[in-house]
Amino acid sequence: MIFEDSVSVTTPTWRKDASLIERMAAIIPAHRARVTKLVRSHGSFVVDQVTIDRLYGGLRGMTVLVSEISKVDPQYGIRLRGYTIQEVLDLLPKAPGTEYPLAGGLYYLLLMGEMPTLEDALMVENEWKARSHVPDYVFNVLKSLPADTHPMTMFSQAILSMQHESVFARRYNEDLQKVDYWEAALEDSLNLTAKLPTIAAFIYNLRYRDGQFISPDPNLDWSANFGHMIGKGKDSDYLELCRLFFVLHSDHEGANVSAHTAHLVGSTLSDIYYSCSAGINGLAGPLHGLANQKCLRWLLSVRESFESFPTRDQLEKFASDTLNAGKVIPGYGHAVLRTVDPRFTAQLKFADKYLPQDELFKLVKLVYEVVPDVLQKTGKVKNPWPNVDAINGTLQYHYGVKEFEFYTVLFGVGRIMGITANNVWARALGLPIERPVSLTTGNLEELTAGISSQI
Ligand code: NMX
Ligand code: MLT
Repeated sequence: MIFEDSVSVTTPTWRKDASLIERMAAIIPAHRARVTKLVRSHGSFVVDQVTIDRLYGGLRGMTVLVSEISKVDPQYGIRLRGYTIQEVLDLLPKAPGTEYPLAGGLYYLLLMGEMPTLEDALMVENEWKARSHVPDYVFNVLKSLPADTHPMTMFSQAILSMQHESVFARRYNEDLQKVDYWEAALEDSLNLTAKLPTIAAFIYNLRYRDGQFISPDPNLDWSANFGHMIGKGKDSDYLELCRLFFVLHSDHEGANVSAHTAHLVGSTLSDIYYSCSAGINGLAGPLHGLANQKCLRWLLSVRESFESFPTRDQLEKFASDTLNAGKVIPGYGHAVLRTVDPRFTAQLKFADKYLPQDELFKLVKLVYEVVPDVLQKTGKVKNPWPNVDAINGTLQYHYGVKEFEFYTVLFGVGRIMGITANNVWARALGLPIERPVSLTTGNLEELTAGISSQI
């Protein structure tokens, strides 16, 4: 494996005022030692099996990666560094007078693996403030695109255009040693994540607010600043939603399409900008992050199809018609989860408190009552329950962010926290280029020739 000399384990210590880089430098040797020991002692242990079903079935359910920062339990949902969604929301530090966590605290948790104090969370928030300036050329790239470019294309292009800033790429071309890769990756990660609210707000303002731009408010946290920069700074409930939204969308273990794509690209030692832009391209698919815009469109089409609020029977027929037309019901189903997504539940709780009378939210609730049965009756959907996308658009819509093509950008802003934290740890562990092998159908026919058929 990776770092042959990673054998000493000492309890990490750091000064109270130590920077994030110094704190990570203190914990990485012990983690390297753990991994080295595991691989040396149990390297040939069989974790999973490759079957022909799985090769043709999108490797569904197959364990193929390691992520240090989160794991999806099919029955309980995501655990971020071992904490459930509810625990993350309860335990992460909040800015005084606010209800939902500081994203800086979440980023600290993902990177460091320990629940931050308010001071720790503010340390990340302050790092972000210091690094938040977005170079003008990024805005010029965005302005030069056709006016109706999809916001996800704009987001991906904006990230890619900043590759020019990569500390990792520059230092790699100088004298960067493998043992120090993570440090340059962390610099890039902090630089990129710091700029995301401004970039997302710029895209929103350019596309939907006649290009009116608002500078960040130095007194606001990273998440709330997005709300402020799209003109919603006075709506404290919307600022709470921003805090909830970015935390919930940050990570969903390493093998979802956006995280895995970014990991694969990063394994070639392409820097954070290349990796994140690639991950965002994966998130832009309708079966992944774009489902939030599709879901809102579907809910609105339900509403438009009936003169008044639909009955259960009407909704059941509408959902069946969607399936009979060969379409999926967006926001429902999951490749790993076999229960209601706790990220859905957390947003449902938010809506119950902040917008209980909203008509679209009432429809979300009725869909939740009706659609799982409809999906179950197909006999083929493995998880009939709602995922994160079944409600996130409805919340944005309530607060006047009605341009649903934009919603996946918000998903992406959150997701890049998880992607970059994974990238830093992948470089810290010296993980190699990802390069499995592929077979042809002919190869598989040869392998199975002479074996009696299962049919
Ligand atoms: N509506 C209709 N059919 C569905 C749905 C759904 N919501 N979910 C699964 N199926 C179908 C699926 O298309 C497949 O059909 P076929 O055999 O004809 O190809 C069958 O049920 C078995 O699929 P599963 O094994 O249950 O699901 P899979 O792991 O292949 O796919 C999703 C997972 C998430 C891609 C799928 O459930 C889906 O397309 N859901 C709707 C889109 C969505 O909400 N995506 C967001 C996922 C979360 N995110 O944020 O990324
Ligand atoms: C995600 O958050 O990435 C989605 O729920 C999709 C997944 O986990 O595959």
